[in-house]
Amino acid sequence: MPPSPPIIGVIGKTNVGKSTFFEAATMVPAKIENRPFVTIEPNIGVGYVRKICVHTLIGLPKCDARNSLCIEGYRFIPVKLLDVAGLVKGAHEGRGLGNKFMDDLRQADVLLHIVDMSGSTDAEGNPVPPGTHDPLEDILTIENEVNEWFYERIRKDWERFSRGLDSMSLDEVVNAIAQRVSGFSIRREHVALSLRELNLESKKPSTWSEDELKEFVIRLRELSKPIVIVANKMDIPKSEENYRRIKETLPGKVLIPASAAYELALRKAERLGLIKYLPGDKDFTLVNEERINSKQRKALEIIEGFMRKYEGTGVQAAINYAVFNVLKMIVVYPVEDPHKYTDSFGNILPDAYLVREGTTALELAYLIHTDLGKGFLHAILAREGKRVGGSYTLKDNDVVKIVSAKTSKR
Ligand SMILES: Nc1nc2c(ncn2[C@@H]2O[C@H](COP(=O)(O)OP(=O)(O)OP(=O)(O)O)[C@@H](O)[C@H]2O)c(=O)[nH]1
Ligand SMILES: [Mg+2]
Repeated sequence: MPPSPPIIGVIGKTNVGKSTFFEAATMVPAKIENRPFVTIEPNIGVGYVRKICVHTLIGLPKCDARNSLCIEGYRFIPVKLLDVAGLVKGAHEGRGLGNKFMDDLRQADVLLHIVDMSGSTDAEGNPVPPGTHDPLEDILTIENEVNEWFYERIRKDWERFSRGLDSMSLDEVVNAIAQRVSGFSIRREHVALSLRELNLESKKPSTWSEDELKEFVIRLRELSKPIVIVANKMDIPKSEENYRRIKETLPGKVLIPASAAYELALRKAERLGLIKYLPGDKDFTLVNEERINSKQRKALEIIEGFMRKYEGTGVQAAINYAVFNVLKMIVVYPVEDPHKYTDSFGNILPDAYLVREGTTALELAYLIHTDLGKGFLHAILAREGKRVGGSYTLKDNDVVKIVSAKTSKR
């Protein structure tokens, strides 16, 4: 089975622009209003990472993208986005809508934390004048709420479960814990690394202190659901000052400046045929100028100024950052004919697969089709015209033909 797309959870305090970000990224209509707790049920949609298509790197005039889109030389590869209800401080004690709905994010691979950088929503998500609320508080409290949610879920029945681990070898302990938390998209290596980093490898699990268990769970959360901060509403003047101050206060954190509202406006204008804009572009051009009224023109001018300053609206940048920099995924292109770069129907570079860095040629064969994996003989790197074995670690933009004793029926 081809790799399933990475899942990106959109989280944050209530009324900060999560659904606006979601709709801008997916064009799936979402309820958006300036009041707390508008979203109750999760919104699910498809967004895309954007990357230069390998056909342009090879020098081909075009490709026939099938599992993804290729527009003007850019590949847009699907990712899944989940927009959930908003959190408030104390959600794990039942405040606001509580944190039970976070279970909708169990499968998420990475979380985009949308922050109202303008400080125009108070701790409860009510509108207040910009600069009134400190977004730094939200960054810290929401992360804490996410950790508490994770902790509650994993701690459940821990005493009994941990006693069963005491007689096991380290390997068995890692497997047992990984199995127990598999519904949270936590991988074996996340469990192994957390145990090692916290010096818990040789300590009987039933004797861990409450603090040790909590540290372990938080580390697991950081590894299995890393958080990327999106500094939203950067279009409001007060935001820049907050952004600079918070960047200095949290030197290790990456903050991605964004205006979800501007991205949404651009996508809508593009749909109406008023502008030409490709998500992730640093600018746009007007088309049908006679159809653009003076109010729209003024709004577009303001957006243009913002994009010049921040090199885009930040929405595509946030998705790309989450997938390429945090999840460290690469893009590879399986083909049947390594000379023509085509599948068996003559489609040029039809599929672009997002896979984790470190994926081998043999693993790719299994991802394309189990039979291809079972009968794996070797792989051919089409661009280099080179034959490699099953243990070859794939590189970004590799175009790969799998040679197998069994053929896939594609
Ligand atoms: N100025 C500005 N306003 C924004 C931006 N993004 C969202 N908003 C506004 O913020 C308000 C809340 O947006 P939503 O997307 O509904 O926020 P949410 O986080 O999904 O809210 P809940 O679902 O209620 O928790 C709306 O009035 C949006 O128009 C932005 O980038 N800039
Ligand atoms: Mg919402």
